[in-house]
Amino acid sequence: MNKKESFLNIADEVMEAKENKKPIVALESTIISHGMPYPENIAMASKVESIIRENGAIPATIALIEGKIKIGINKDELEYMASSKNILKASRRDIPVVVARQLSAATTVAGTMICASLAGIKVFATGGIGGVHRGAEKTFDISADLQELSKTDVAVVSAGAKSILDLKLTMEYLETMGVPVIGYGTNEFPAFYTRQSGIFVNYKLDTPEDVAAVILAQINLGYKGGMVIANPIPEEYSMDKDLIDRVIKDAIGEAEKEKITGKDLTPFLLAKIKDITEGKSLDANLKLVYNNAELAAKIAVSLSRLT
Ligand code: PSU
Ligand code: MN
Repeated sequence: MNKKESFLNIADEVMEAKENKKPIVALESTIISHGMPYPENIAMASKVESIIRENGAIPATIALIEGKIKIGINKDELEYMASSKNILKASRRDIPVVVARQLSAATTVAGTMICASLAGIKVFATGGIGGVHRGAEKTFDISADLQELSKTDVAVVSAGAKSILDLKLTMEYLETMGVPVIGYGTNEFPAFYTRQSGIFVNYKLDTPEDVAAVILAQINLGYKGGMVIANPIPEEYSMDKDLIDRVIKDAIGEAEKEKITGKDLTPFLLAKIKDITEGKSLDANLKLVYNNAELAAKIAVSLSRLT
């Protein structure tokens, strides 16, 4: 075992999948600990895992527990991640401290990419990625997810990003950092709760096989970095654009009033949006995560056929 591997604690099922080159899909834990309320978060995490299995891949939910990088968590660990009140949120900068101090933390998109890459997992499903916050020209609040996408070789399936962010600047940033952004069945970068954002992507691909071929090209070219596969929320679950725009504006107003900044901002906004929409936004959030899990599993299956 090399030094890096000594930090990893890979679940038996994931280890077996790795040994037999079976498709694996990584999942993050910040969406569980900070993105959704209990107990809906636990139901979501279990359902996402079953969807991935139904589509022929093995799920690996990633979390940091007592200093170990868990690649695949069991029921008790999931319960702990879902119900603990003060669980840390770990992005790139947090992981060395959490590991050395033997702490527990949920991993963000950036954090999960790092851990997935250490475990050799290439495909990761989530809800939405972090991005450039509105007003970032003053606050400098730009999620570390974006830089991670340019350095770590994991493809992230998301429903785009929420318009709590400045989506135009988020796309510019991804371009600067050299991150491929693929629209799955769409030319438009989806805005999480809605399919439209008015911002366009450069590449539209329509099948898991086509996406897998791009991932393989990136690997074979020896590129550092991952990519964003932007998968719009299914039409029947998408929310009314005017409604969600108003809600997001109110939520941002509240955050400013309460002076919420840094890593607390995204979870604060998510909780506010859920409260204001009386759970309707949570319902849409669940549906898009399930949709992403299915696509990620299909991409992982295609990729394992190609390699
Ligand atoms: N967007 C969501 N739900 C989430 C997150 C983002 O719709 O749960 C989480 C993800 O874990 C993402 C993180 O990586 O928030 C970004 O946080 P920050 O903006 O602090 O980097
Ligand atoms: Mn931030």
